[in-house]
Amino acid sequence: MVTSAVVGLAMAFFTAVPAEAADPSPVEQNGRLTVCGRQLCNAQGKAVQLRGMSTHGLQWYANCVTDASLDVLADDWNADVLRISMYIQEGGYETDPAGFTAKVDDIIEKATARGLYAIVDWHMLDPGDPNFNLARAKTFFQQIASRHRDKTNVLYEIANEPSEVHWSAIKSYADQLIPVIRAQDPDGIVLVGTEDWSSLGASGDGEGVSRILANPVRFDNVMYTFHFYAASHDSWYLDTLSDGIANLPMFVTEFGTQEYTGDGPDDFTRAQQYLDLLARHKVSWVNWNYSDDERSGAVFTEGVCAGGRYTSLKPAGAWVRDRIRTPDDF
Ligand code: IDC
Repeated sequence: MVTSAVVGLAMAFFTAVPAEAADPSPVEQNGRLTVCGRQLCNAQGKAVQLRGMSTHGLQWYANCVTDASLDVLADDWNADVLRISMYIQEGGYETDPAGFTAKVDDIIEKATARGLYAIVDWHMLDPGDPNFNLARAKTFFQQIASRHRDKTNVLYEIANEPSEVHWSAIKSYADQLIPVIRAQDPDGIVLVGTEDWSSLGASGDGEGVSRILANPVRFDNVMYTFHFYAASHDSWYLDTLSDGIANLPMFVTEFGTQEYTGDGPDDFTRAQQYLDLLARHKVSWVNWNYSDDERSGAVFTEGVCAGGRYTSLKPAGAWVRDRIRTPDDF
């Protein structure tokens, strides 16, 4: 016979559960994202800004991308998004396609388990023409999109930083790759790199925005990327980004508070100007990088990942953690 005391206990137990449940994760809150107009919007059609971190190259700093480090990113930093930076050259994907694909699969699962959005970053850098790696990109993205097609949190960044190529070459690459992704995952958001190291041409002749407008990528749910390094990139870059935001759906998939080397002194004043602009327009951003390499832009103090303690931060790390933690509507 069940006594009323037992019933009371059982009720206390069940009613206690919701009170103890964690806050909804970014993916629980926002669901599948779409591009509406020039904004990134959640499943309810509301414009949202994602903020988070990029890994360093997976071939170098795997011990900074663990269950424990991602718990810190999700629960302590309150990040919305993890960018999974898979190099192609420099000891990356081209040396072991199956191995790197498996690594990315695993990190997507880890991000998903924590309710984070995951950007799969095809981190092409040198050579700067994305078409150089087109066949590899088709194989990789076909596999990734097919395996994760039922998830709602995966975004595809198809070219980290094109360089020394005209926009028409990047556009042609996008036109060939996007159908491969969309055949598997028809709604996944695709992020397209821009001229001159994803500077919208600011590192070149500055005409990148007008070239995209004259010849845009003609698929839904596409955004363009901009990268900046605050101590190197002055108001010319800031103005170029403003122009991009006024005309195109933009996503800042990489930035640093230091020089373009990812090293050297931080310029937090300039970096804040960029983040203020991005906040005003609800443009999402990702900081480089969630590792403990020796450079000033790696958020952790050198060597901490080996010990599995992810609390010791360099100045840039402390600064960006504060800005990721800021509540969404400010
Ligand atoms: C840097 C890494 C460094 C590596 C170098 C070349 O911090 O360890 O040796 O790349 O692979 C970018 C790139 C990003 C750069 C970063 C800082 O997307 O790969 O990382 N940066 O230089 N664009 C502008 C700056």
